[in-house]
Amino acid sequence: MTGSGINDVLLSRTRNARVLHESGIRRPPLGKTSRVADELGNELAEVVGAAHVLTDPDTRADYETDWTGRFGAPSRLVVRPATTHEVSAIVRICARHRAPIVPQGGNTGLVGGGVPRSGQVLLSLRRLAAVSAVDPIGRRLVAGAGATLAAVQRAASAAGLEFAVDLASRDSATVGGMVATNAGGIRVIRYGTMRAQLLGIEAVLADGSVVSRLSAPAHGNGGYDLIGLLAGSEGTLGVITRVALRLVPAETERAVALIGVDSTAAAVRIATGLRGLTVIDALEIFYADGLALVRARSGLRRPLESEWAAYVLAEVAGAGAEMRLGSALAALGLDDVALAVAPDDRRRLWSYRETLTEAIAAEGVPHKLDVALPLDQLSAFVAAVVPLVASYSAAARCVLFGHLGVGNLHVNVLGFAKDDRRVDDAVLRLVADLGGSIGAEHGIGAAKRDWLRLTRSAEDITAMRSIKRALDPHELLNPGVLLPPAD
Ligand code: 2HG
Ligand code: ZN
Repeated sequence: MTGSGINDVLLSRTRNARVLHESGIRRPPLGKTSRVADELGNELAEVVGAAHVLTDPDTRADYETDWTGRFGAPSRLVVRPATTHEVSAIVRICARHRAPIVPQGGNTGLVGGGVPRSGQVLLSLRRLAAVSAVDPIGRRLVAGAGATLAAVQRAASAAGLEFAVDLASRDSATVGGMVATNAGGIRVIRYGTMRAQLLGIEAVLADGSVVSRLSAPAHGNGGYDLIGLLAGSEGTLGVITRVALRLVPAETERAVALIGVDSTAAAVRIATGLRGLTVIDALEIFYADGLALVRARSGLRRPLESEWAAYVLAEVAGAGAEMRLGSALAALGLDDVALAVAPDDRRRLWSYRETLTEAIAAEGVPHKLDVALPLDQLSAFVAAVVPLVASYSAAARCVLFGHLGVGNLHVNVLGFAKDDRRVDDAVLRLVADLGGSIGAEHGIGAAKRDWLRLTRSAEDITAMRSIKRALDPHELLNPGVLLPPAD
């Protein structure tokens, strides 16, 4: 999920090997690479070339298991188009064969929404990776669905601008997948989610037709908001092929503070206080147990003088960032604080937060419950969720962290079998009881669709089903994701 390069590859290989082993799935003996097995495969190979239709279980394996190792199944085949035209041809062929499709970006998703559930065609968008030149006047660029977040960030900063969304898996997460899940990340508090960055979209619908709203001016109205609708649709309404993204002016100054606090309630008070005093770019939280995992794995030193129950990480950007953050901290009377301004020092403070996902994964296959709570319920939730999880198993561990400023917590539960859903059920019901949302920035996916009714009314779900039926009457696109099974 986080990190890049060889470690990512090694981690994902080890993980897949373990998952296949544990799940009892037996791979057939090594076959020839890219041997196209059936008529569907032959037709697809005519579109993309045989090298881009993967039928051999070994070459498919990295696409078939999600990053956590909790979700995934063998696909029918993996197909890797390079253009929108090829995606459209693939969808038409699959529609004719009534072969369901799972679209996939960088496979960094955490809710099983981008991996096969049972023998679907896996449509990898990674080769649609082109990033256009930046339009400095319109402050926008157009990126292929398979462009990584890091590639978009690099293109923006080469033009003296910035892309407003940032998250730890920037080197692998692709913008198509980030739009499909309406990803958030660490700067939601200032700039909003992916949907808020979208100026246009191009997508292939379930009949193979292409809708394109890439060149529309930012304020061009004219009918339903297809752009907003496709964002967060998790591959169920169309296959996103390109997106036009808004860019923001680059900030030249940044300052980061790591603050020790003795409770969630204190963290919420500080968050509210800081926001009242200055514009905040990021406001995150993690707890002592998560910090211990990170330090044991990385060898990082203790970040503050004392040990605390929880830690708030705040970032301020723009002119006078250090002075603004420093005086806000002083006004709130905070003393055990690490303040960083130089890029390396800021990165070091962020690494306590950004390596949590990997540190948890090293302990086992977590149940990941990405939820949002009203800020005034956050403390009650944290107080209740830890004993709740423990009540299911003495071996259970519940590591919490997340985006404090927007009440988005990542509940990571260790110590349960992959298909034991009792703890998921209990935690999601607690979230609903406290007025929260069972899905936040990771989407609903396959992992949480059975609980969507907890926080979406029957009428709401019926309306979503009508949209799905209108755009995808044969349930070709990502079946088994997002919408709950019919009663
Ligand atoms: C983050 O905020 C990501 O770092 C991953 O959304 C969350 O690992 C997780 O549960
Ligand atoms: Zn997150």
